[in-house]
Amino acid sequence: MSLPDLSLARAAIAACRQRPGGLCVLTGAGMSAESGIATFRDALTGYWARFDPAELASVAGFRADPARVWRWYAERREGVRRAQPNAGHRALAAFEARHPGALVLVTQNVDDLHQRAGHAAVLRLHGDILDEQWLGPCAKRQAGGPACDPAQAQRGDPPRCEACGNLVRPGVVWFGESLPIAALARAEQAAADCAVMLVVGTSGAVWPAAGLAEHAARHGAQVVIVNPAPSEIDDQAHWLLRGTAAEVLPRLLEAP
Ligand code: BV8
Repeated sequence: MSLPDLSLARAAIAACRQRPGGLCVLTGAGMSAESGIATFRDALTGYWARFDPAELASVAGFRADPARVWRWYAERREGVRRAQPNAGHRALAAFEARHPGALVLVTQNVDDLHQRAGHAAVLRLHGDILDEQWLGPCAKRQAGGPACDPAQAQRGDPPRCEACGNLVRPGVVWFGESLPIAALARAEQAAADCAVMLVVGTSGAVWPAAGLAEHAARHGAQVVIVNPAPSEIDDQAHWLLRGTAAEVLPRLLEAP
């Protein structure tokens, strides 16, 4: 990573400190890699190596074999519960604490490490792996009664509603499912309004999240990418910092 790029990116970010929404940050799985959470591509190791992520992370994949998909998520959840925010998460939270309102944080990650590092507001584009929802509409609710609570479901792989047999699914956005409308709209607005778009630890392979860097650049923002390896959106970068989140972010965001 060339030091000139780091210092130029640092200066551009420092210029955002007093500007509301001046810095928009988009994070991907690489942000949590140094916390011991495998990146999405790397999550398919060992037994899971034989599966295509979109197959496991889809309604069709879940309906085809609910127990298998539930087990995959159960393993990943354990990994998230065991993990701790790394120096990269902490540097972002410290920047936000020093400059309230200057940073808008958008994540593709389904873990809660940004929140545990101290961020009050995080725009989560792909949901929350620790959340539980019903797969289908609740029959009781449709009959005009109160909806059944997924937390009360009969335990199993996956848990199931005793009243209407509905399956419990993880509260994540699966491939082919639309992103949460409000979070996506606010992320697009934040990308359009920011002076600097800082993209950390994403391959830029999954849409529509991957389009946010270009959206920001088209609205005049300077794009900074932190990634130890090439990504599909490197062409959007004004500064490409080839390093890891925990190594680069503390140096990029530390108080001048
Ligand atoms: C939708 C939740 C439509 C589940 C996830 C346009 C073009 C092409 C395809 C599409 C398109 N539009 C839509 C699609 C289809 C699809 C898509 O993008 N397919 C891709 C694969 C081609 N998109 C969808 O299906 C989306 N929905 O479009 O719906 C619609 C619209 C209206 C109405 C109905 C439907 C939904 C996408 C969300 C899917 N859910 N997660 C779960 O987690 O189980 S996405 C999942 O994969 C993760 O959340 C993450 O976002 C993504 C993986 O990407 P990354 O985070 O970038 O991780 P990856 O492993 O790929 O890379 C890690 C990077 O980190 C690497 O670059 C590596 O070098 C770097 N790194 C490693 N270590 C470090 C590091 N960086 C820094 N520090 C380190 N230490």
